[in-house]
Amino acid sequence: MTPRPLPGLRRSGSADRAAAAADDAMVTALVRLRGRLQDAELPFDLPGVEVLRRSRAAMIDQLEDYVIPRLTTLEAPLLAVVGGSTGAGKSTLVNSVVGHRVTAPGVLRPTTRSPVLVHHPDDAHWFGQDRLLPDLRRVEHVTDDPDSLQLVPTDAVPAGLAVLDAPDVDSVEERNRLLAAQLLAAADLWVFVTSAARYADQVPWEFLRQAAERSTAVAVVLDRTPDEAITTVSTHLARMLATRGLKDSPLFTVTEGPVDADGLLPRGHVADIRGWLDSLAADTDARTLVVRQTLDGAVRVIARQTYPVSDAVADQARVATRLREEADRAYDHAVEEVVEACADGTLLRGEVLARWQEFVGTGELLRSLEERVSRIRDRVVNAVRGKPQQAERVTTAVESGMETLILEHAEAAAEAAYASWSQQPAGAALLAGAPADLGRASRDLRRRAERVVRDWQADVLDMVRSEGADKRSTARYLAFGVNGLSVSLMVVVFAGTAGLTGAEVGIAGGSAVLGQKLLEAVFGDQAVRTLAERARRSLQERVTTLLEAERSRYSELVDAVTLRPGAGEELRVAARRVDDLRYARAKRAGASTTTATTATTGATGATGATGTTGTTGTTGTTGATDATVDPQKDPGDPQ
Ligand SMILES: Nc1nc2c(ncn2[C@@H]2O[C@H](COP(=O)(O)OP(=O)(O)OP(=O)(O)O)[C@@H](O)[C@H]2O)c(=O)[nH]1
Ligand SMILES: [Mg+2]
Repeated sequence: MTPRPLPGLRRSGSADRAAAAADDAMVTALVRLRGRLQDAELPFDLPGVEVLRRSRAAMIDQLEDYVIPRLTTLEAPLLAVVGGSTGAGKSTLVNSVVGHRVTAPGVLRPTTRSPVLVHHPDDAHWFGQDRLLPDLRRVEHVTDDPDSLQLVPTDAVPAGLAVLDAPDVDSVEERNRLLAAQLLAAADLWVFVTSAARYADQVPWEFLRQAAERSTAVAVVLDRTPDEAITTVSTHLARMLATRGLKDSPLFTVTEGPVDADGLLPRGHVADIRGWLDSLAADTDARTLVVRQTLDGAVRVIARQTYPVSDAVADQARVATRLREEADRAYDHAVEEVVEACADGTLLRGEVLARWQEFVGTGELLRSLEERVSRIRDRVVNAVRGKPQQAERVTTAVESGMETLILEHAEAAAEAAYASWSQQPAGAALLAGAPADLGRASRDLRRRAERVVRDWQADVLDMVRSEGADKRSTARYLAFGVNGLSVSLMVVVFAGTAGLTGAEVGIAGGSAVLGQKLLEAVFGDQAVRTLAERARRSLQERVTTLLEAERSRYSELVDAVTLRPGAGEELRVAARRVDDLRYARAKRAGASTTTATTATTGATGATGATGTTGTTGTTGTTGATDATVDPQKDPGDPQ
């Protein structure tokens, strides 16, 4: 069905074209803002984050459910959502206003669990799946499914206006409360129903406070009020509305009356509201202004609420960086310690030293070290007669010594990183969700460390083998064997003596000096230095890689929370763009205030004309009057 053209919305002339272009630009900016909000996750439990998470989710919902689809179809019927206190008579009111039963009232609380949208048959195409509230499945039958939206076409409501019966905002059931809030956030106009018994309750007022803050168009219905209490209660309620920024909202009262077999109130009881809604439906310009008022208010608040979220995103990114740095510090330190211990003689103690001394022998040989260097070398070489099994034992001792060293430092790093993460809520939460106890080194670290040391030893063996390729037949090479020369090279690496000479070697290396002399005798000084350097680097790389894997248990936890760098700033920029467009539009609207005011007269007049029999007389202008956007209205807005 083709939409009926609405006279007041026909665009012509350059001003209208400019307005249409501005709307398009706003839609683009809002789509971008929604994307940035979706990116702006707040994974860490920092103080106050819960409120911001809720605010972010609500903003995304409102952009998707209402603001973006509404702005792209401004000519769609006005959607009045009937929401409010539990059992206040919302469904009864909807049925009575429509004139027949379209939604089920009931004595049990809560009764309405699934929204019912009543519209004129000609307006059906506006309420398709891809428009307002796209998450709610459209159905045409009565249901209790909160994920469904029942559509009821009837010509008992005027074209251009749809009425939605919502669940209770203060329901005992959370699902109802959430759905009610979602539906109100998708309304052009709130028909907020409360009763004599409930009008002072806190929850409905929290909703009304938000409506006032957003300049949402609201009509308040004081329902189910005994005749004798009407004056007192409605006067009090009107005062409350006025002091809470809703003095311009029309207030209707509906006297508690008998309901008929269908659950409908006598026609006269709802005549005022029906009359007001009819006049609104008939006045395209007034309707447009109501839509604009609510829409602009929603956009204003969304933009404003985005800034604290973007600050929070930046805070979260800082927390992520700090956590990463703390884990890095612990593991950098571990790598440093292991690398240092592998080159400062630390490893040349205990078992390794004993097995090495067994291999090279001690005593006289060491004492002779003080003699002239050239003679030392020959003596050493001649003295050492290590057996292959002895070299094997040194290898084994090195293996276990290094494993212990690596494990010790991996444990210390895990403990340190764990301790510093535990001290902050964000870190503690990540640790709690970790698949393993990160306060300890990985369970299979010993096995992996063993492999690393063995691989390194094989590497050293290869180095010696290829360095000695042309010396295999020399007496010295044969005397010590490739294994003997390899363990010597390991010991030289551990002693950190390669590169030192003479007395320095003696001081630094003790018995390790024998290894160096021995290697020099076979390969020559320079080659030994190069070999030792290569072996040292190979060890360092392997240890670093091994501990890197340990560190990644921490860094992966931070990475998993996907905080894109710059997400906070991008969000801010997106909100600012929306604000810029808002101000530009407000300026234009300011220039045409006169026209806008004239346009509201129809609806305002209609409201006034209802006279709301039995009401307080506080019924003022419709919210539509507010549609003239005042750029100064929100001094808190960033400029
Ligand atoms: N006598 C009388 N009964 C009413 C009136 N308004 C509502 N009721 C009854 O009060 C009960 C609750 O009314 P509903 O219309 O279901 O209230 P609701 O606000 O839609 O309730 P929820 O959807 O559960 O939040 C029903 O049994 C209605 O028949 C009234 O003005 N007079
Ligand atoms: Mg109901």
